[in-house]
Amino acid sequence: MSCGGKKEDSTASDIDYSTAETSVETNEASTPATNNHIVLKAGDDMRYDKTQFTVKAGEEVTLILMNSGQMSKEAMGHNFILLKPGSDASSFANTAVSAKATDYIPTELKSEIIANTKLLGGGENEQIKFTLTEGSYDFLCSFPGHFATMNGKITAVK
Ligand SMILES: [Cu+2]
Repeated sequence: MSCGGKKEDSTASDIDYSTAETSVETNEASTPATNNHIVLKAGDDMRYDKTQFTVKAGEEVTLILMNSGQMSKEAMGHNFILLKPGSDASSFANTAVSAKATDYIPTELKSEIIANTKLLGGGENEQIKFTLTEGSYDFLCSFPGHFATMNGKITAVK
């Protein structure tokens, strides 16, 4: 019986129990990182600073849109409009062009909107909240001419 000549005294006392409870949800290795606190900037370059987000489904999302530009709402206004799945963002934008009276949010398409900010001029910002079920959602700025460079996607995962 000469096996295991050395016995090390480092068993149970070395386990760090403080990390044990977080290991429950690590069994799905490919789950993308989610963040339900979104800060989105839009400037005079007619772009959002980010266009892809992954959020946790079923939990409230807080989104702040900041117009970080200098120009007025009339010249370079930006908004954030989140559409229901199945809505066509491009055709929404086309219809919005003629909705100047309602800050480019067409009344007849309101049923396609999950959440939106108002139209913001340079230096303005607005926070909105919404909760999504699992799926993929398009968003856009509906100011005339902006859709081509100002659109993106939010993916909600479990
Ligand atoms: Cu815009």
